[in-house]
Amino acid sequence: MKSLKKVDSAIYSLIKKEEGRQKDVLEMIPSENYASLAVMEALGSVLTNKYSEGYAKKRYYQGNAVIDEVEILAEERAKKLFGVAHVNVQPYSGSPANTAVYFALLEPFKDKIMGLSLAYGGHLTHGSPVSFSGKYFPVVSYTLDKNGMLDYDEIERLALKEKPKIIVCGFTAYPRIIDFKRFGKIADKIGAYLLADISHITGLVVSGAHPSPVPYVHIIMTTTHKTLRGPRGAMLMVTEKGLKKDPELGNKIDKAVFPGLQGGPHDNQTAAIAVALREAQGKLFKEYGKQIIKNAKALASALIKHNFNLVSGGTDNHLILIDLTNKKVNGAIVALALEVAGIVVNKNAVPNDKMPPFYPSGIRLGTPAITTRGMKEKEMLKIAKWMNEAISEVSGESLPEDKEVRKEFWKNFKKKVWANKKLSSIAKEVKTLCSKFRTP
Ligand code: DSN
Repeated sequence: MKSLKKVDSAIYSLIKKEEGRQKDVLEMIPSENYASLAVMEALGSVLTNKYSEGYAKKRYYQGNAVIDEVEILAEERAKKLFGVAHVNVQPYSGSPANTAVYFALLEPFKDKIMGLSLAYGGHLTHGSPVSFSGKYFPVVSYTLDKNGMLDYDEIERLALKEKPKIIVCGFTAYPRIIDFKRFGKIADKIGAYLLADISHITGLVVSGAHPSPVPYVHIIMTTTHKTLRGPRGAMLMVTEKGLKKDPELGNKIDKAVFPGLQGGPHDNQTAAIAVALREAQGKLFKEYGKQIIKNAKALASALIKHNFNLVSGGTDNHLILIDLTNKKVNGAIVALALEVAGIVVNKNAVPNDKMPPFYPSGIRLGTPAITTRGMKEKEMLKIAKWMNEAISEVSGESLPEDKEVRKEFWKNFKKKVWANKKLSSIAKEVKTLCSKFRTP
């Protein structure tokens, strides 16, 4: 980054600082990962200079012969890797991609969306009242059973009663295998479109570590920067089943992305997606997907031994959701303590959470990024031990209920936690471990 250093030393220094942070800590937010240098080179290339509104061979701007090739390559790679009939690689990210699906298929204020409630692990765009999806469309939300699992009979009952036009399956905080076949049967019974948002698990799907939704759903949306390890971005895919239900489905989705919702695609992002798709074709990536799950399972078992209460009792995928109620400490407090100890997770609501989303009762963590660095089961045992030690430092700390008192408490508490000696000594051990595992 020689030029950047010369032109803008402030941004250069901040990037270097962030690079150092990413190297020295355990990045365990389950939606994060380390993109390869090849992906980042494509992302930082001259393709950022081009405008190419439209689609390959049908552009509104001249000079797009190369961009057409890039976009076609990305589409073809995705078609082959996922086994789908139609691909759109232009959505800027996951939320605009889901928006495009709704705009393509639903009439606002009339047609219903059915998705998992945000409070139970669904995404904002799956019908949350604070997002456009819940503001512009009627919504029916399903939840989880008392064990934190999807209750397919209940989902079917709700679908038959409410007759949504689209059902969304695929989640942001669900640690178990999704039965796409069962979702497919439910959607078919009421003639609904079935959208699988596999953003979190794409890398697991293409590596064969999680069953694929392709035979059972009509549309697939995935972001490209999570387990797929590409740049930030998204893809929309239509399956053979989708085209059978609606031969115009691909066209409808393309039109909703452009010109419906977006202008020019980010061609540098498209190229970087193509690179990630190429990287995901190989044997190494298959091993990567399987190791993510082995690591998550090893970490889950070790945490259970330390008396952590895991929602659903464990994990089948890359993520773990911990209900901290038995540890008598709030998720926000724990997420901060872990950050000070060099373990970066996010605070997260747990099923039936009595606390507000900013101070939820749980944390969410995952293994995609640390698996990219080459960590294995042995390291997971160390991480569980450090987590237990770090959380013991803050357990019993209670959040004041009064909002104003809480603000004041939080300010002082932050200072106290950053000065905690035990937490900084864990951070040092974490850093030593991290120094043995390369980041791209
Ligand atoms: N924000 C993402 C996550 O962290 O799961 C979902 O888009």
